[in-house]
Amino acid sequence: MRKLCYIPVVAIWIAIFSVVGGVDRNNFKTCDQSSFCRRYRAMKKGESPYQLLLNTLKEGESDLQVSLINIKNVVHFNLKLTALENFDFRLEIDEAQPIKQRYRVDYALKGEPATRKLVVTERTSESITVTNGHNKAVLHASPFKIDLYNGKTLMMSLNAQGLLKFEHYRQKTEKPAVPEGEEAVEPPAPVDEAEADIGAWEENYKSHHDAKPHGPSAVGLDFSFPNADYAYGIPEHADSLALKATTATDPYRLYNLDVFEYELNNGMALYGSIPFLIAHGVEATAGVLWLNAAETWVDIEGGAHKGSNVVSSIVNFVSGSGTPPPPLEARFVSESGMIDAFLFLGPNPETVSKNYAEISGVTPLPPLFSLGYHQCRWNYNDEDDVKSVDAGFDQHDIPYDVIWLDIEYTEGKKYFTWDKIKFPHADDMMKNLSLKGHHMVVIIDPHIKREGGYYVHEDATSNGLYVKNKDGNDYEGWCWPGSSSYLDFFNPVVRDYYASKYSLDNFWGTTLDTHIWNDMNEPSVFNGPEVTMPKDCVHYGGWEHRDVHNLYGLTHIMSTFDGLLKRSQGKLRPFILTRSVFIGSQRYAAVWTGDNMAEWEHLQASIPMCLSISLAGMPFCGADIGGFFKNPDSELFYRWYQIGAFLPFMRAHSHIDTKRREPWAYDPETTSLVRSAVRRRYEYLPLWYTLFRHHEVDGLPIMRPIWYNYPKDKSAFTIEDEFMLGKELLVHPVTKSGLTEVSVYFPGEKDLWYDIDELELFSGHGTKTVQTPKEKIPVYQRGGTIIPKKMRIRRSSALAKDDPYTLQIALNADGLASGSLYLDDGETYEYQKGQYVSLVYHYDGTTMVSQLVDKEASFASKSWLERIIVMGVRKAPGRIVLKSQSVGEQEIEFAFNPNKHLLVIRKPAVPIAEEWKLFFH
Ligand code: NBV
Repeated sequence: MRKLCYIPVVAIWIAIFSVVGGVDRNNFKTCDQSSFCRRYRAMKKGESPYQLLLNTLKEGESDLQVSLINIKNVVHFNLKLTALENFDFRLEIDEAQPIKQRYRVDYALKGEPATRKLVVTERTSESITVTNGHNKAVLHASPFKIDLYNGKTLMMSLNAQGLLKFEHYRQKTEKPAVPEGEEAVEPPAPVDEAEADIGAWEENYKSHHDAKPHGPSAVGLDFSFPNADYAYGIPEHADSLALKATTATDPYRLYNLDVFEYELNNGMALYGSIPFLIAHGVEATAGVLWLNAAETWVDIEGGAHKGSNVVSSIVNFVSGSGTPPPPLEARFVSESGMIDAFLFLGPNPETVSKNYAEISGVTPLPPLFSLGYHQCRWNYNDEDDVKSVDAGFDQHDIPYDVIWLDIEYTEGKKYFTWDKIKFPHADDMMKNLSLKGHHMVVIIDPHIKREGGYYVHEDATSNGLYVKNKDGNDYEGWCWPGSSSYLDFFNPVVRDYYASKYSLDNFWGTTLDTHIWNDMNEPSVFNGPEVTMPKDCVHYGGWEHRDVHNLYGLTHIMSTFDGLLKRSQGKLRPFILTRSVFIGSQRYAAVWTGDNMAEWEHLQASIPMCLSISLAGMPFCGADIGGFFKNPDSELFYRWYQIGAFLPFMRAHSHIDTKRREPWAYDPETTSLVRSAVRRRYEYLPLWYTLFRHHEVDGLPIMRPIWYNYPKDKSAFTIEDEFMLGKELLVHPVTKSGLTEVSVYFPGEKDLWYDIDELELFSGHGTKTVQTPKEKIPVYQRGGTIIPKKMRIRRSSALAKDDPYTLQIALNADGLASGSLYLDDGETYEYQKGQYVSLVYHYDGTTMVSQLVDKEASFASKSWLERIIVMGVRKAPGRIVLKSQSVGEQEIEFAFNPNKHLLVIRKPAVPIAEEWKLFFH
């Protein structure tokens, strides 16, 4: 019976996913095949039919409202401009008298955004000027345009190109019936071009029919950034970090899709969509959050983008023979919903990220184990397999924190069940892993097998928990289990129900050390249009799938998060990995870049892909180490571990058809190289944890492009083969085969960069060649920073809990440095009640201090300070004296290497959570 059910799935799977050979583009629409995108692109610049009716202005405490009219079809809209607390603005445009309510995005934002007072400072017959206390908006009536200033600098203009589009809902004009014998009368002329489009009221794609009962409903708007050179963000695409001009290509597409064997270097849609864009130039940085969950396309033009002939226009302009280079422009168009845009006026990258994080939320401090190394494979076959992989780590002396189980652990792909033949003692297996401080992550996909007797399916059927098709019946699609339906997570009852399935009573075999991987949540439907759910399916509240598609995965992980939280009575921090993301997913989960390939180009792509995701507010990002499809050779394999050790989420994973590739699967030399990379990860775990805590507090990305820390450095704007972690480390991994050296760009005119292997100064500002023998990971510590580390080798992060710390100091040109350390129990929420230690360190050559940031907070750590390494010391001190409450006053041993300018202070032996002072005599 099991076999019989499986055959059609395999057949469909093979039909959709050709075995090797790259993405099948025929499975995915181009802009031209998506009627609203086609219509939007057909619009001509400078012909905006919209005008503001300034005499309708209504002033509120923090907003203004004014009518907007499309003079071509005389449809009225309400425009609302709100002053946000952090001096940014929010623009909302909706139909004034809709025949059907338009979807307003739920769940994505952290809450209702805080506002401030909005004051109208000037009114003329042409415009209204408002201020929010610092920044200004000027609303021009005709042609309609909004200019937004930070102080006096024009940061962005809306509708400057006249590409605002708002297709109002309308009644379908049926062709009048023609009485027999009479000639057909010409149907009435279409209200506007939306109606004239062949795809306005129904669309076909391959064998799929989209009923489109509500007709055309697209919304689009252009944003110009006069001070920006490049645009970044709007993940997820397997493309460059700096977005490319789309003048000669399709726009970037945002539509969560399961793209089999995705291709690099293009703007095709992928698993996630975060419609947040950062426009950056030497003078200013601004951001736009396009709050819309429907299929969206984004065109990029102007600025310094590849593809726009900017160099020649700048040359012409300077020589007086031409027009100024066109400003950077981004044009968003979505299939439905309303216009709701947050306009971040910077003026620098940090203010943009911080204010965006205030709106969409941050990643809460993850459990410490999740920052360690994760070992995954589709699949670890049974309990013995898990046991032997676990033993392999011990044998080869490689630390790891988590072992993962993919879909084959379930009974017939029925989630929340176990294949009892392969995993008869899952509960014991889990407990044994816990004994050595290890954790397990198991997969739970959102599709539900339609099988009588499967309790989730029976509950969902009898209680109406599934998404409905256009006829009101439970929607049925094909996925791993065969015939499947999809829980409607937009319904709070469904989210509660699903959350309860994670309780330890309901999910046999799991313990509090089992965490969750939510895959296939775009949602992936093997036989659906573009491998997803039809747009005319209907969700809770009557919303079409069209309106909410990109939100589906977010609602899935919200429910999982709630379930994991409840299963520990709110005590333990959940870890979830999700494939589909939207604005706000960072509040619940980590993300990975999906099914990449064991190819060098995919290794390279993991940097810009994770950087874009980080800039869009999701810091916890990684890529499958080794590549998911195909078999990496030894070199690709160990180089991938070397980069993986410095990406926020570090997991090795592989396809079911690949050769086994645990860290010891190759030759002893490869094992040893992998071992060093993984140990490097563990050495810097205290830094990772501290960086995640900083992110939780300030909302800034952890993994950053170079330009983010050096916003005025033009030469850094397109760098995507190196990146920074916080402001501390610069990483330039080896991403090509056979390289014996790489060229590293060191930013910052006055900055110094120290090699973390050699523990000595490597370079000042400029580009330098670095030798890259097999074991080399080019990573540099910025002068002026202090990094906390742990140097002992353990089997897991939990077993290193009480280990002593090392502080690694890199001095700047003035001989100064400062840094921080955050620690707590690593797993509970007690830190939110003050159970933590947060320290800052300052070193100035004559003293070094450790100070508690928050004296009220405390955490009883058994760890102590084992060593302080100071790089860049010119002259050996005579004596070093330590003063602290517990140790009193004590002279400390040290060693000085004059050639390396390296001072190593041995065993200060002071409790890590204490304040102390060192005196250099
Ligand atoms: O669950 C199987 C795989 C998983 O290993 C992978 O990481 C996901 O991205 N899953 C996709 C389904 C099918 C892959 C061809």
